[in-house]
Amino acid sequence: MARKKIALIGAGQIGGTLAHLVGLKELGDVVLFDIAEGVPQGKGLDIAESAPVDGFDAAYKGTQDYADLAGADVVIVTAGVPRKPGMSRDDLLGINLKVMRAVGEGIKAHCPNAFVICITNPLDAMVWALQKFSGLPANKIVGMAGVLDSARFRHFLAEEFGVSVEDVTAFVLGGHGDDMCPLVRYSTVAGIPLPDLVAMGWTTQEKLDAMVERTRKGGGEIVNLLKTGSAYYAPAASAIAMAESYLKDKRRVLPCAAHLTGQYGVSDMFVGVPIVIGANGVEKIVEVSFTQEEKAMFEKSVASVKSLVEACKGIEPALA
Ligand code: A3D
Repeated sequence: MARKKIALIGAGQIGGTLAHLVGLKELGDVVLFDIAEGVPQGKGLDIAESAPVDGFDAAYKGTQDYADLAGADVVIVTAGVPRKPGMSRDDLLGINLKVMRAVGEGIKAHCPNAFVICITNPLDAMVWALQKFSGLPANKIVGMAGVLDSARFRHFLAEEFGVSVEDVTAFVLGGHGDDMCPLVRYSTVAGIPLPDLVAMGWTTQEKLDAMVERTRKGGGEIVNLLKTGSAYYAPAASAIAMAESYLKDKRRVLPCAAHLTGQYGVSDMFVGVPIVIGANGVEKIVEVSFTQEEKAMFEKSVASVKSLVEACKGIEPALA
């Protein structure tokens, strides 16, 4: 069986990490595309030279030509600019929207059958715009955010409880902004919901509230530490989990920004919800029930996404 082809648009911090992970996990051959001449070529060659040591077979090609994306099975988009300290994700909108137009047109012309995962911020608005620019069917394009936000919450919870991260599940829905929705009722340690663990005395409500808040601000915490950019290891690992579910038809249930057409009362927007990712892309959108409080939290987050989508329409009349 021929190897799969994974195209990475953007060969910066996340793109480079993705390229390395694709090799280490033997998911397929890699094409790295970036406007910065030499960067995708250099990173591709460097990783290819690590392959004999780690023992994986994958071809790497760096390019400035969209035609090299032809036939890609999966495309992961990180092209654009990341945050610097003091910036919100929303500050990136104007610059990254222009990038999404170029990327969308490239995908439309050269790999319209790919499964596309967008990571560029502000995530929910950029994946929405990328779908419009690329014309991809809604089941073939998703945004990566919920897997990362849930992983951050899982890490904090595992540290607090002194248990393996493997036994902690977490559920973070809504838009990828400071009002994202970590849902404690649907987050568990070995199946035991977090509110039960508070009742059992494993932790306190105050500590749980602090972990929820730290999750919401998790991206900013890394930006403030790094000072020159934003997180890349965990974002790359999260997108790879999504790509792997598609390529191997694993049908994993993952929180992702998916195109909603009435689910959760939302129409024609991408918002983080649990979905099943299999060989057909988005195979199912899972609708969970909310308490009044959870519903209000989710609606607030959706309202933030909506204002960013409206801002995109204002900048790019073609999107209106
Ligand atoms: P960075 O290391 O700057 O890489 C971005 C790359 O995009 C650079 O190499 C640029 O040369 C390249 N680029 C810029 N414009 C174009 C273009 N038109 N076509 C092709 N390539 C282009 O950033 P990064 O890898 O750290 O982050 C990439 C994006 O991911 C940023 O927008 C971040 O804000 C975002 N991000 C999202 C999350 C989520 O959870 C959603 C997490 C972390 C970062």
